[in-house]
Amino acid sequence: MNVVVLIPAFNEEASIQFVLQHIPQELVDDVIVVDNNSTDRTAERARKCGATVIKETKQGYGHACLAGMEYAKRLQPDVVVFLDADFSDHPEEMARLLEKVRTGYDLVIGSRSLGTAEAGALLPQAKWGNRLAVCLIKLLFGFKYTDLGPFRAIKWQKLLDLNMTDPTFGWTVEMQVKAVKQGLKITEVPVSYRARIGVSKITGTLSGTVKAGYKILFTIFRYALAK
Ligand SMILES: Nc1nc2c(ncn2[C@@H]2O[C@H](COP(=O)(O)OP(=O)(O)OP(=O)(O)O)[C@@H](O)[C@H]2O)c(=O)[nH]1
Ligand SMILES: [Mg+2]
Repeated sequence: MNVVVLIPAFNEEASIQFVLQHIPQELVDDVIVVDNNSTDRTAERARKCGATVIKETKQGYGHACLAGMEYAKRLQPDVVVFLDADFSDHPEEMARLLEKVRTGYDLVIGSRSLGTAEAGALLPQAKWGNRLAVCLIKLLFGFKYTDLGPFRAIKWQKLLDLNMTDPTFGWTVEMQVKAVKQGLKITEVPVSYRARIGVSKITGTLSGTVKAGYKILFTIFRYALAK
């Protein structure tokens, strides 16, 4: 399997090197860091660790993921693994996700609620927001996820077929609801989670939490109505 890792990053100079150093090299072919207007040394550090660094100037998590996908088209991977740049996830657990793809799953979500999250790693608003979101997905789409975790693996062709569009923090949930709607073979594996290194941009801030929470709920209802 040709595996490409996509890492959207915005001002993660304190953590990016750890993320890259913990990726199991023997399992992956290319690592792409999408630098989303970082004003710190994220890009430089990522390059130093051997990653391919591309730039996306349109601000937003989804914009960065879409730019990474555009670049990945020339690599023609079999599988794409998404990973955050803040070192909350344990990149060495990637083998668990890829093993499920190898056995036939199209989308594998790394679930932090099935795994062990270090105390304080998932803030209460993130934990409850995720719970609400997965309950709504079960209710409206009939599939029981346990998390919207960012660490995930998906077959490349299936990802293209999802026709992803969300420019910001609706990205993860858009992928999950579209995967259910399109009948993808989906599973979850437990992953570990630790408190991030560096400055929080989403659930650690009030405005980030409100914006992301709104966007996630809006996305769920939008695709439910579009049935
Ligand atoms: N490309 C891009 N990535 C972003 C942006 N904002 C945040 N991120 C990335 O999205 C990931 C999640 O953001 P975090 O700040 O860790 O938010 P969180 O995980 O909800 O909260 P923490 O508990 O603080 O980790 C990180 O890898 C960030 O670098 C953005 O505007 N563009
Ligand atoms: Mg984080």
